[in-house]
Amino acid sequence: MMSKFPKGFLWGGAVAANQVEGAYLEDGKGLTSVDLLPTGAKRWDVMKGKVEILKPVEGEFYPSHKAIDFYHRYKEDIALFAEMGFKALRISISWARIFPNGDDAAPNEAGLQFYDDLFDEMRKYDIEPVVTIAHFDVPVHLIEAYGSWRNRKLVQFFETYAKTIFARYQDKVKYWMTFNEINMLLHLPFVGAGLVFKEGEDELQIKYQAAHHQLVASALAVKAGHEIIPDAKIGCMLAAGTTYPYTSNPDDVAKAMERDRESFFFIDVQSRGKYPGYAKRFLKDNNLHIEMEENDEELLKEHTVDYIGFSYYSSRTTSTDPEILKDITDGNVFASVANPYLKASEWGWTIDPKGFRITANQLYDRYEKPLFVVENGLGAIDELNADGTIDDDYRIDYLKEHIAEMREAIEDGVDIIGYTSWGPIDIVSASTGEMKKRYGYIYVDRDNEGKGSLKRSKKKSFAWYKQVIASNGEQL
Ligand code: BGP
Repeated sequence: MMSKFPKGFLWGGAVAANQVEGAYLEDGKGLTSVDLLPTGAKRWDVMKGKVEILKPVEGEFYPSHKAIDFYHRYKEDIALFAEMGFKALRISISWARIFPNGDDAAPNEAGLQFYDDLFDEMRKYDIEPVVTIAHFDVPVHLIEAYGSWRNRKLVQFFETYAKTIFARYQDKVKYWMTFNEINMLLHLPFVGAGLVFKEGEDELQIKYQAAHHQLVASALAVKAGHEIIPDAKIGCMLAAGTTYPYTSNPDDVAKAMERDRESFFFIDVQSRGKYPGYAKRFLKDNNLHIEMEENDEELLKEHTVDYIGFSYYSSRTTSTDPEILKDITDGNVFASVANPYLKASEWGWTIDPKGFRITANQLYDRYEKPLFVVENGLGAIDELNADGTIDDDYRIDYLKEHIAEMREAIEDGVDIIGYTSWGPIDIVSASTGEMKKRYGYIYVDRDNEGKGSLKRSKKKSFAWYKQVIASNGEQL
């Protein structure tokens, strides 16, 4: 007998504003950090905060500027999600649509209205909105004028933004998340926190100070959210994926533990409400000093999250052996050594369904709070058949194996409340800016250079996912 998914399980999909909306300066929206990510080799330097380019450069291609034009086509897209039977859709609100500069005295009504209309459209089909407050975006003015999250002032701007959207959407949105993949700040600081470094600056110090500001801002958002919407569920969001030691050598095992803790640090603060001992030691060992305000510790302690949102694409593997360390692979931006037992995607992301079960168990053991899988999926190249159809069996296989392992985790006793697969419609890739790295059940006619009709069409996986949802995960 196969175990079952709980009744009311939130099946659906997940997207982010900058990867779908386009209309990047329409209806009063301000420029945001992610609007400055070009395609091509330069993208990595910008994402890592190595170069300061705070205006679009003539001749570069910025895929977020038009993305898949969800801003104008969301009705068609929501109707397709509804046809698949979605119970939930995770979107993010673009901060600069609401506060174009980030520090404006009043919000932009046209931006607020857009999300009102979007939530109404979801509600029409009984699709539960799940909203990320900050998914990799910071209004560019906050970077120019304040140095972004390195500056304490961002806490207050974020709090104002969060309060504004809680108040406006209190009757429409119950599931919220503060920062998408908050641990990404350590790896892609411009993407995670709008940070750009100057020559000679202590990057680690700036990153951990910015992290502290985001953690305090997150706690203040949890506080405000609970006050404004008493039945709201407000979560954190971790780029998850357990780290395996390459061998049973205790040095490798200790290193794997440390790697995991680099990420757990954020969630330990957001969920357990305090800086863990290992983090204090890390800061001391590295001569890092976090400026805190008097009641920060109290805020962190009192306003912890209601659930743990996380993305899972890959497990990670680490080693202390210099020879082994030469064979580095990717996996949602987190460098990993190649795991000899596992295959990888076309972009080198390790594929490890069992690692999904292990990760979910690890998170539940650690936090004992409901988990929400808010991203999972396979980025792959899709080839069109002569008649325009797409047989994406590789995607179905990936998802099937992962959902089966999620069911195992539930059988293990892990409380999982929902699963929103990443990019249910093809969208711009966050890491590479490509369109050809596709995750969707719905194909979008657009290529890496921005050419194409933007027409939507169903892939083979569309009917498959529809059946998964209709059977509440029994028919995979
Ligand atoms: C996560 C992000 C998403 C996303 C996904 C897939 O890091 O939260 O925004 O896009 O990974 O990554 P990519 O688009 O690079 O394939």
